[in-house]
Amino acid sequence: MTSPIRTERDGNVLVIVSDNPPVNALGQAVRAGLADAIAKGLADPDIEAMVIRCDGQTFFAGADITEFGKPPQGPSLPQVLDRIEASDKPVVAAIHGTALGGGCELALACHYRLAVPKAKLGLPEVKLGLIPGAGGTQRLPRLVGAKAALPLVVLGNPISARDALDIGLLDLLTGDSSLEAEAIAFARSKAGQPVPRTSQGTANQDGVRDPAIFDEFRVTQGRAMRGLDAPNAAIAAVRAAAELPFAEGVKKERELFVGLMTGTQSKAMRHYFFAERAAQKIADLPADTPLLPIRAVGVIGAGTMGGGIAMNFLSAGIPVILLEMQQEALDRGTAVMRRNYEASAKRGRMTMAQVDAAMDLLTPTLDYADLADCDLVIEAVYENMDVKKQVFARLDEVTKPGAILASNTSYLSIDEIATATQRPGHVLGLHFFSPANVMKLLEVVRGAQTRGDVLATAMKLARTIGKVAAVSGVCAGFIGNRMLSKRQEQANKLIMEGASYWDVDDVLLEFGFPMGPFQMGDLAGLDIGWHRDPAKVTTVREALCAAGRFGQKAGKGFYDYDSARQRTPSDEVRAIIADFAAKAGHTQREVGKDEIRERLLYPMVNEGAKILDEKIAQRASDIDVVWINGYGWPIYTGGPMFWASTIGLETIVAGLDRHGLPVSDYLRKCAAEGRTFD
Ligand code: T1G
Repeated sequence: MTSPIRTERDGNVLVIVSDNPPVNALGQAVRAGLADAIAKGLADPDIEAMVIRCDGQTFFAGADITEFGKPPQGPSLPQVLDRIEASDKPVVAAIHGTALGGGCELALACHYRLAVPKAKLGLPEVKLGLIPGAGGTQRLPRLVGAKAALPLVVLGNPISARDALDIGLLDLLTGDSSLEAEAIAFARSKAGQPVPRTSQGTANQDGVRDPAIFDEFRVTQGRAMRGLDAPNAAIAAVRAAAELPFAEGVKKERELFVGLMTGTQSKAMRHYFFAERAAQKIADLPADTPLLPIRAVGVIGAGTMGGGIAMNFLSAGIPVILLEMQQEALDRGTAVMRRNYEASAKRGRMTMAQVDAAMDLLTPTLDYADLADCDLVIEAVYENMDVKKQVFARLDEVTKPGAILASNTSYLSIDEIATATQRPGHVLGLHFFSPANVMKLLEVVRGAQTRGDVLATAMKLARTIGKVAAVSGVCAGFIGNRMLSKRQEQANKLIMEGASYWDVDDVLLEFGFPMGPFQMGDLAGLDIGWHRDPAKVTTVREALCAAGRFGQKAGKGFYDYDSARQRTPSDEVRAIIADFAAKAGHTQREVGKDEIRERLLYPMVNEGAKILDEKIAQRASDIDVVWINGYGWPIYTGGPMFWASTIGLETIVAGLDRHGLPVSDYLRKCAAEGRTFD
């Protein structure tokens, strides 16, 4: 096996190069090669300075995550980085792509750091349920200060090379195509001078002068950190960098890192890292399946969904033709889109120039003929099969041969919709989640006749527009909504049996969901789809609507809301529910939170098992990807299927049996065999 590390001489400068595709992960061979190369540079009297750079798409993008959980193999990354920093000959990091995690820590151990303007640097370990484990939490604050280090270490979001230069993480931005040459010249210019070692920096003293910054950061970031262990450990590590000598701080970092690495949250989040990437792969399609060009997209319907869907493509620089039936609806829809963009600009997420550029790519129209050149048309019209079939029949007539026709339906059969066309091979579902321009999840629904190239094109397009996609087969509700219906069914039954509706919401909140079903109903509006006849009351929701309890927008729904939209359980609602239950013959009883949690979540796992068994989902981890990105399942439990495997499928089966709930043959079989879903 040739080493992924090679060295090249440029006069008195040794250039150390890593070639370890796809992302130059710092696996054992890379670490060993780096150690050997540094030793070679130190031992060679003709070498007075060194540069470390990478071939391929990026500078080191971190430790090799596939090594985690396996017996460690030396040299360790901290050992290699300490050798780099201990060098008396200057070592320069030449950065392109994304210097992330251990890659950023390696750059910190170098004496100088140069990058191309498009590079990004970051410490995303918290997104894996970890913290940097190779000195990054101790070196970064000493270079840029504890205050500037906190967001990088605790939130894990990368920053641009420009911002990195501004905070002192970089020494120089090079030209786009002169990184290596400039790094060599820079290294040569530092030869013979004392080397600046980051571990000896003093910028971290800002954390001593103003110790309040740590708790202040925890308070301001409370929402982003809810339920997660790693961010709190990250704050503790940065605080240690301010308050302890480097060697002790590194020990503290190592202690925190090992605690997280062996915890359940990191295992779950590492599972999710690979699950998200696995979901992009279609098991029965060759990886080199040809893709169809998508140069122009048509969207039918300028309502909330249609407008949100259109924005995804406009933001990715893809022209959109937006079709409505009435001019007033078209004008309203495009105005909402512009307002949404302007709100993002106000929050600093985009510039007004970008807003105008996106809106300039939009062509509103009332005429189907304008869709003739679209490569893809997505309909987001009323959820009714007859309406959708009419739309697809019309699209089949007006669009060019080979255009892909997609439905945004959230549960209707793609196969039946496809029968309205002469091109079933080019029909599939693209199920966006509301708000479509914000929610990451895209369920790509594969019809029985959907062609491989059409499916592969849709999966690639999902990444282009910044979505996380998972393939679903055709069934009512696909993957997400089919499992959601089981949870909703139990939630409605539980309150009829006497469970407090706020306990149902609180159980899901405490589990880590952003909110529970009754809060969700109040947020969305209980009157959506209401027949508006207060005399006709057959459900709890109709009873609440009849009482004017439409939800947050009315100041009251399941809950009463104050001016800050804080919710309080309502005696009126409790009475309405009790009355309903009495009429339905239910005897009310106390229902504990454990029973509520088991009855809300276990039936979802059972439905997920059926979805797997019926091959609606390609793999269990795809179901996790759907629920984490589409419904807020807490990522630190890995998603419903990983969570079920963690607590044990036999526990799920026993719980379902205990509550008299259905257990699928597949789930029972997996549990009996002591298996997990993986
Ligand atoms: N280790 C192993 N494999 C990795 C990897 C990594 N760090 N990063 C990516 N891959 C694989 C990935 O699974 C996929 O494989 C392929 O590379 C392309 O990835 C000690 C402990 C760099 C921005 O968290 O953010 O350092 O599916 O599809 O869209 O303190 O990959 O092709 O078989 O994502 O161009 C910290 C994780 C690690 C960065 C590129 N670093 N990676 O995105 O490609 S922990 C990270 C990314 C650490 C230290 C700690 C992205 C990317 P396959 P991709 P991309």
